[in-house]
Amino acid sequence: MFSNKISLQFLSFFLLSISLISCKNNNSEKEEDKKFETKRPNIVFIMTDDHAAQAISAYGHPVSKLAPTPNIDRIAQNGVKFNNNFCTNSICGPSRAVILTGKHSHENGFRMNGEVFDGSQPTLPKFLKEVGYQTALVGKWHLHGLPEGFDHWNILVDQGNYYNPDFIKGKDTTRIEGYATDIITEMGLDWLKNNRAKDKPFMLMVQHKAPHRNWMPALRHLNKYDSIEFPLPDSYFSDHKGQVAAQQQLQTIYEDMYEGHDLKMSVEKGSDSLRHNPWKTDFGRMTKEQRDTWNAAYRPKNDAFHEANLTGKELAKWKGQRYLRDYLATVASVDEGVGEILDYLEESGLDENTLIVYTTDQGFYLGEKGFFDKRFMYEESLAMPMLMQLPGEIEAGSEINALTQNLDFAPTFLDFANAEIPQDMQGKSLRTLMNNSVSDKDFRNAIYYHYYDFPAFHMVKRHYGIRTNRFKLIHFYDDIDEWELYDLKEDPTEMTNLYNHPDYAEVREEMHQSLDSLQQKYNVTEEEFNTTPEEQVERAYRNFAKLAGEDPENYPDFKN
Ligand code: SGN
Ligand code: CA
Repeated sequence: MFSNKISLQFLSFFLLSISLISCKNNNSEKEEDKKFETKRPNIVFIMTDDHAAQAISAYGHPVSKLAPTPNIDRIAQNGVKFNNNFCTNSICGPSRAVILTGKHSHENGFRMNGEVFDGSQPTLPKFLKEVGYQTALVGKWHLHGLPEGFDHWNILVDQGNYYNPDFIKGKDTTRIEGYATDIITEMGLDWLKNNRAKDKPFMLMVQHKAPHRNWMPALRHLNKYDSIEFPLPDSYFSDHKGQVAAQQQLQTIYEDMYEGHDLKMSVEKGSDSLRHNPWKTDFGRMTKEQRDTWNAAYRPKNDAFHEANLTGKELAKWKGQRYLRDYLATVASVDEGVGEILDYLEESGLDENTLIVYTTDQGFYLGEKGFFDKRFMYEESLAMPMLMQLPGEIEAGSEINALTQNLDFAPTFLDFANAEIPQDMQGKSLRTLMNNSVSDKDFRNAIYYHYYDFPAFHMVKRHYGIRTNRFKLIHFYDDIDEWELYDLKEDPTEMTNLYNHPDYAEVREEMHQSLDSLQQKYNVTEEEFNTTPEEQVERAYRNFAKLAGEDPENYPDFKN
C-alpha cells in the first residue's frame, strides 16, 4: 500500500516533471521559432521585363523626370540603390535562369530564349524551402517548362499578353480579363493576404510582363504622356562608326519597328486599322469595349500624324516620341502596382521584416544609338536597375557603386535568409556591401558577359566581354570578328571604339588579360564559342520540339 502510495506520488511527480519539461521544451521551441522567424526576413522580389534605368526616376535620367516613378523610388528612399548592377547576358530567359541559379548561362545551361530550363537543378526557391520558407511566383516565367521549387505559382503563357492574358496554374490554362500588370499585382497581393501560411517566412516573386514590346499601356493611361516632348538621346542618329555589329543589327527605332504592332500607327487618316502588325494576337484579344476605348484614344493622335505629313528625320523623331510615350505609359501601371504592394506591406507591418527588391530582367534602349530592345553589352542594356530595402539591415537612402550582377541575387537572398550559400554558385552576397564590411572598390574588379542569341530577333551578333569600373572590352563573333574597347570615363555613351588606338595599347593588353582570367575563373571553355549560327538555330529548334513533346522532324516550321 505504502509502496503503492509512494509509487503513485512518484508517478504523479514524474508525470508533472515530464509535462513541465515538455512545456519548457515547447516554450523554448517557440522562442527558437520566433528567433528563427525574425532572423529570416521575408523576400518580396518584384521584377519587370525590359525596364530601362532611364525610366526610373530614382536614377535621375532626364526622361524619367518627365515620367516619374514615385512608388518604385520609395524603395530607394527606404533602402539602397545599386548604380553599377549588370546582367551577365542581356535577354529575358537567360537573366531569369541566372537569378534562380546564381550561375552564368554556360553553367545553368540556359543560354538563349527558346531553350528549356533544366528545372531539376538546384535553385534559389529550393534552397529557401530547405530552411523553412514558403515560395510563390506570379507573372512572367518564360523559361519554358513549368516552375519547380515553388509552393504556389500562376504564370503567363510564354511572353504573355497585355490584354486578357492567359495564365497557367497547375494543369489549367485560364484567360483572365483585364490588364496584365494589374492582374499580376492583384495575384501577388492575394497570395500575401489570403493564401500563404502565416507562420512561415516567405519569398514572393512578382514578375511583370510590362514594359516589354509592344508597350501597350492600360486603358486609363492611353493618353498619359501625349502632351510631353521627351528628350531623344544625342546618339539617336548614330552611324555606328567603328561598330560593325551595331551597323548590322535590326533594332533601330526608325528602321525596324513595325508601324502597326509597335508604333500603333493607322493605315490612313480616319481609320483605326493598323499598319504592319504581324502578331494579330496582341490587339485581337481585346474585348470590343477595350478596343473602342483604345481607338478613341489613338484615333486623334494618329490623324494628327497623317495631317503633319512627316518625312526623313522628322518622321524618325516622331517615331521616337510615340515609342517613349507608349513605353512610359506602360511603366505607369507598374509603378502603381509597386505602390499597392508597398502600401500593403507597410499597413500590415510586414515591411519591418521584409527584404523588398525591385529590378528588371535586363536594361533597355530608349533611343540611345537609335535603338530599342537590349542584347548588346553597351551600357543601357547591360545595366540592370536594382533597389532594395530592409529596415535595420540596409541604410535608408544609401547607394552602392560596386560592380554587381544578377549572378549575385541568389547568394544575397540566401545570405539574408541565413541559409548556406552553395559553393558552386558563381555570384557573391551583396550583404557585405550593405553592411559596409566590404568596400565598393574591393568587391569585384570586373564583370563577365556573354550573349548567345544569334541568329534571332534583332540580329545582334553573339559577343562576350568584360567591364571594369572604367573600361569595357567586347568581342563580337559569328560571321564577324570584331573587338571593341571603350573608355567609359571619357566616353560614357560608347561612341568611340578605341581598340586600335595606340594610346590605349596598354589598356587593351590589360583588359585581354583580365578577360582571360575571368573566363578561367568562371570555367568558360572553348566549346562556348564553337557552335555555328546554323547549329544555334538547330539547338533552339530541338529544344522547342522537346518541349512540345514532338519529333523535331515533324515539328511545325519554327525555323521560318
Ligand atoms: C519578342 C519581341 C522582341 C524581343 C524578344 C525577346 N518581339 O520576340 O522584340 O527582343 O521578344 O524579349 S515582339 O514583336 O514579339 O514583341 S525578352 O525580353 O523576352 O527576351
Ligand atoms: Ca526582357
